Amino acid sequence: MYTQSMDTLSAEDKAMEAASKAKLRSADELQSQQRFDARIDAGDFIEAKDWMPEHYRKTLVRQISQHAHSEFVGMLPEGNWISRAPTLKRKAILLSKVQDEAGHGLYLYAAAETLGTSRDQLLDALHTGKAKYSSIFNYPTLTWADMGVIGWLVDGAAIMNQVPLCRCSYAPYARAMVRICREESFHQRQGYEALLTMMTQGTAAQRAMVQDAVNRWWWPSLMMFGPPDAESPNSEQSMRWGIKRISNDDLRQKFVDATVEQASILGVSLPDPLLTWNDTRQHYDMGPIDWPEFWQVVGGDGPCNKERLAARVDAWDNGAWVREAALAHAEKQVAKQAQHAMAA
Ligand code: FAQ
Repeated sequence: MYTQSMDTLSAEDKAMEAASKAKLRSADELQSQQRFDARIDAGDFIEAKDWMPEHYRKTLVRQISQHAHSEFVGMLPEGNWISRAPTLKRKAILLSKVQDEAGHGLYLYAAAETLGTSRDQLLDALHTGKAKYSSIFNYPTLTWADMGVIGWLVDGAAIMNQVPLCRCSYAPYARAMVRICREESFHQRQGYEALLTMMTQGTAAQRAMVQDAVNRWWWPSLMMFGPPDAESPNSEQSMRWGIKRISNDDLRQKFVDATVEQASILGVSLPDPLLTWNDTRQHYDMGPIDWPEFWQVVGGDGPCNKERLAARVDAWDNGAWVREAALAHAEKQVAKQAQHAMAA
């Protein structure tokens, strides 16, 4: 009876109690939010265990998982050429590069997992077509020169975009990016070196093959940086949070400015008749990008989207026995350790 009388709050009292708890919670949250904002403003890094707003967490999971998926899907266009590399040296380089991409994907999935989303959930989103990955990997690799051009332009664009991410406000992502960027710079150089060899020591047919590959990869490489700033819904908030440090358009411009000189040393032309130095801006002006094509590819309707996704789903299905065997082995180890502990 006593207990009952203590529990019996009127509906009005209960509502007042709930409201006061919610107030306390929101006051707590307000303080946490203010502390978080101050740390972001001071340029501090946020760790996985720190309080963070839900939108910040979601934005990071979105970006890091898209990035991880890009590394995984990004193995496919080059993987096609491992068995067709022209020399043992080129084959060994390409094999290591593709293995590096797998490693990058793993660091990034691990970074995304620190935010509370499991790897299975992330991969499920990729395999069911709900998650995005970089548009660039939905283009076909038609000749050996594409391997060099992917290194030079695609890895070159990736580095330009990813070096600022080493200073991303979320520390586990920033740490992963430091290691990834070191490897990406080797990737870029091996691509450029392969092209330089073809351009300076190759036949006329090889030089034409390089030019053709440049013509096909130039515009998709520029699209990698994402839509123009004015049409980029995530940029403003991501820049305020220090997730992105430089805008899509500014990174694209930096990439173009750096690449024109490299193209001229290589002896190839870039397929943009409007590409000209602007003395006033101290930057290259460029022609218009085909944004409808970009959105079509991002929307799942690019030249190789279906093939790429099917290859990833197949790889996942065919690897089921490995995951099952690893799990069975781990369970056996746990049982063995328990037996030893009992016996001791
Ligand atoms: N492809 O508001 P924003 C590599 C989406 S790794 C597909 O500007 P945000 C290594 C975007 O997700 C290459 N989708 O978005 C390698 C958003 O959709 P959502 C990958 C794109 O996030 C080399 C919507 O459009 N790198 O290459 C693309 O602020 C060689 C609106 O866009 C990274 O992931 C695109 N190109 O800025 C491997 C770097 N662009 O999610 C193998 C990290 C935009 O709202 C071989 N990511 N979208 O539905 C980033 O820096 C950013 O996420 C951006 C996009 C800059 C990609």
